[in-house]
Amino acid sequence: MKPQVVFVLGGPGAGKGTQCAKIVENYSYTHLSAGDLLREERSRTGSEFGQLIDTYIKEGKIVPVEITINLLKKAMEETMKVDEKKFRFLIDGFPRNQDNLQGWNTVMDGKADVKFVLFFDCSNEVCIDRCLERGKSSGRTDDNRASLEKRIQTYLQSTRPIIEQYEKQGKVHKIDASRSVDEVFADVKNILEKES
Ligand code: UP5
Ligand code: MG
Repeated sequence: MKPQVVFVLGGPGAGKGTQCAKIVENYSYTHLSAGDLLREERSRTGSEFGQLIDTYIKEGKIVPVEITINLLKKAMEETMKVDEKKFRFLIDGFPRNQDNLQGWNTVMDGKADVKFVLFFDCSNEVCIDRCLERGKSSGRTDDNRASLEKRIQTYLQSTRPIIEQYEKQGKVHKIDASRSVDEVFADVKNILEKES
């Protein structure tokens, strides 16, 4: 069985990770956050990319796809090796730019199906407020105002055009992510029920 993929996109702090966790509780999906995989790789002893990832994350810049795609591909392969029935994936926070998309298309061509995109839409102000609030305890090096401004710029300049490309293909489900976690999830559920 080929991996069946849902891309989960939206601004920093839009609630991608929160909603993915709720999806996993209720449906048979495996959640892969590209950001989490990069943070793990950054702290892995012996990683040759630790310093690079560290700098890119603090600067809100998008890590070269060769690194990210390998982490995602490996995570998908390992999941399916353990349990071949786990072929449904939520890929959270990827693809974020044209380089990511090209890398995905090159490496995963014919190896996975992108079913649709969940787009958590949220104003920049709400995104920033949520991340700053989280920053009080998250320990994330990019939950500060300087990094957040860069993350928002990168999102607007590089990621929104990717979402627009998928919109043109009729693949995007846009969700108003500024509401409460439960209200947002009610919409997510409706979409997943219709798509399955
Ligand atoms: N919260 C969530 N939902 C809420 C709601 N409905 N109402 C009120 N509060 C809500 O949520 C953020 C915070 O808001 C939490 O405190 C939560 O409780 C609260 P979360 O679910 O974590 O939001 P999420 O969208 O996942 O935010 P995150 O900060 O993870 O988004 P980013 O996209 O910025 O971060 P990510 O980890 O994906 O990427 C980080 C960096 O890694 C990037 O900037 C980039 O440098 C690098 N990266 C790459 O280079 N390539 C990649 O492919 C991926 C990442
Ligand atoms: Mg996240």
